[in-house]
Amino acid sequence: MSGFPEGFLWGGAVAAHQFEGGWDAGGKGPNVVDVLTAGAHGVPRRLTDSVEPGTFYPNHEAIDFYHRFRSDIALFAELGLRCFRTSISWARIFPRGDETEPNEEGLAFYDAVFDELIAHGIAPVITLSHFELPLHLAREYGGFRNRALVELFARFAEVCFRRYRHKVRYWMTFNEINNQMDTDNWLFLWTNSGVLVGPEENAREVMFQTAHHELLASARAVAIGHAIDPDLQIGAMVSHVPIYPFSCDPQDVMAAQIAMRQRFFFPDVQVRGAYPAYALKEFEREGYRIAMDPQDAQILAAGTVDYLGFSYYMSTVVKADAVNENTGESVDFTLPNGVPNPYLTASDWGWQIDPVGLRYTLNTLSERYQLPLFIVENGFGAVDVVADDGTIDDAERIDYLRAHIEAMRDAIDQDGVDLIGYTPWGIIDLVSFTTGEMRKRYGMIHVDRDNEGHGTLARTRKRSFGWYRDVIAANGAAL
Ligand code: BGP
Repeated sequence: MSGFPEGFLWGGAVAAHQFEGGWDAGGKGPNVVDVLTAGAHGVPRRLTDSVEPGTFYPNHEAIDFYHRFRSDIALFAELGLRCFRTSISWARIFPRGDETEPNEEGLAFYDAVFDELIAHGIAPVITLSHFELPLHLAREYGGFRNRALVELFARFAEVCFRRYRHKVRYWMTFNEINNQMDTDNWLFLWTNSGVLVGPEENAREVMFQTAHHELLASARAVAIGHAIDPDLQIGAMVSHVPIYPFSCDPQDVMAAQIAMRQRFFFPDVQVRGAYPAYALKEFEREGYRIAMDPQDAQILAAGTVDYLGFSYYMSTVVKADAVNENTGESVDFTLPNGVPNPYLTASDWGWQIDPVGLRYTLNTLSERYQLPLFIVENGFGAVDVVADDGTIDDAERIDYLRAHIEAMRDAIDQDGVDLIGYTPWGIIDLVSFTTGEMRKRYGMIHVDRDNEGHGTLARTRKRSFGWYRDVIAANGAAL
């Protein structure tokens, strides 16, 4: 028995800014990610003030889906995808973010993309904000630290729900909304929220104020979507990285439980509609002043999500003596700086490969939230080798995906988890978010493009393409 229910949503995932290109086409304004430079191996992306001539911005052209969407969607159809997860670039619809009227050309672009997908039997699954805040809202408003953005996001969401409600059933509000909990990592706070923290500020306090506004914005969007059409399924989207205790020393176990709050804080609010006690205690203990209006509790309660989407790439490990004594939080639990797990191997980027951790995650989230789950990102970032005859044998990627699909099957079959779909990340090669490189690839479709922006942009099927096509055709029974 395959375990996968009829109608299981086998798909693929991307994000607008990492693959569309056309960064200023059709009236689009700049997004926050459009002012991030390219990375090189070991060299992090850099934030620029604006677009500096002569600086290479890989998101600007990306893989040019903007001009090639029809032929790319034909390839997705050949792969047999039942759904396709992408995002709507906010600045295509509201170029500055604060206009009263949307940009019709931007709306028409997504109509054309969704129509093309639907014509091929592929259901669009849409994230409203995948690191694509209009730059103007970051510069002029200070991003989501400013409460004004709650209503600006709600307006954007409403325009999208009204326009596309007959074409899109599955929605998510913010991509990996919880990744900005790691306040040492400016990249996530900037791209999720358009926020930079000044040296005199308490980063965690700023993060929680920002988070409060994003949680309100998410809840407002859910309530608006449901009022427009109660059939819309509007989910949260979080990054889930299980954090294991380094040992069975109860101190390590406690440290891991506390560290997991980094993962759970946002979905705790988005699913339950109220702040968890541990967060309120932290505000009190640390003396954070988080501005909240009296009606906010009601807004949060009225906008709980229908399902939980999440990304899963790896697990990590925490040790009690690596915990910050002031906040009780894990100092740094993400790899490559976390504690290595001796039972696991890692990708070239230090992401520890842990398929059992996916079954563990599915159970954890299912028990905690009792909602349908949707794995909307999972995959293996690697350097691909193109053979002389042009073929790409990405056996490691197939092994990674197979093991994770087996874990999903076990979670459904053995544990009774309600899993509705699976969209592996970067189904077509695209710009890596954290590194800004093309070198780190996830795709089953190769794109001829390098870190410097050279290449023909030609598309080639990798070995994983045929393998995944057969998996979908057999509804997961043949791996
Ligand atoms: C997640 C993001 C994606 C994607 C993925 C892989 O954090 O939601 O946008 O990029 O990670 O990360 P990377 O591209 O850095 O390998």
